Amino acid sequence: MSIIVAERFNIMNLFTKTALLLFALYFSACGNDTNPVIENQQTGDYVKIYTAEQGANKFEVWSASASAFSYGYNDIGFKVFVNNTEQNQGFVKFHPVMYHGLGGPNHSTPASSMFSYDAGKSLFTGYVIFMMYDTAAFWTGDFNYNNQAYIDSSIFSINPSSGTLIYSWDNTTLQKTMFLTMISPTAPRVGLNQVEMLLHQTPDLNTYEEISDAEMYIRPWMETMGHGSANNVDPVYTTGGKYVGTVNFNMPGEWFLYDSIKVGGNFITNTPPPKFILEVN
Ligand SMILES: [Cu+2]
Repeated sequence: MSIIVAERFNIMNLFTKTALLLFALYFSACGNDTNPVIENQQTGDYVKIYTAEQGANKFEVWSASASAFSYGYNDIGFKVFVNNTEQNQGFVKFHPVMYHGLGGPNHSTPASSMFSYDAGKSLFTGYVIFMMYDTAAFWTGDFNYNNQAYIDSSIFSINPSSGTLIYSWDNTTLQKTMFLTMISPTAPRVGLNQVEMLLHQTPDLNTYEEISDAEMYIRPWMETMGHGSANNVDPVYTTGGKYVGTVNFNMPGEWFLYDSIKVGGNFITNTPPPKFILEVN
């Protein structure tokens, strides 16, 4: 796995400007890796998982998703201290970069473009989606508070997790690579399950943009028995990058969940559309 990753990224480095299709090939291979879903350790309470400190500036990272940075979707918040004084106005920007080995190729990953201060939580809140897990890789974070306090390239690592499913594909019309992230259900049950999706596009794997005006059409399908289900509700955009809907799994077993997506009236998904594989209990 790691050898293949390195080869692909070296190729991409050599042909950065023309390698959009290679990006897509690589990431669709990555995105098709749909592991059985396990429930997230999500408590709703934030715990401090990381501190970056440099000179007079300190950024603490707090997570409501896990006790460490983890593969997949992370609900996080920042506390910012300048000269030991906690800051509570404005925003934090966070730019994570994944390095495939020392001096190796790198790329970023989808995250909130801006973490705004939430007085109720005493945190600058948002999310980051670590799209890949690779034991040979490491991550760095660039922190920016209100364009006035910065820490660059603070090194961290992430933990494996199977709570998030990520599907990626290339859209040649838009010249973008798309990332569809499913953050729930993580432990699907027979019956109605809340579905939460996030959708991002990137021209270069460095800057990522939330798409908030898409139309999504989900289709659950039990392949082994050749049937779907009724009473599904297509996900619609809510807030914080999330599309929320309902999926009905009317039997236990393995289900496919397809998601066809339109933006501006045109499908941005390929045929067949993105597919997540879920084990329903
Ligand atoms: Cu990577």
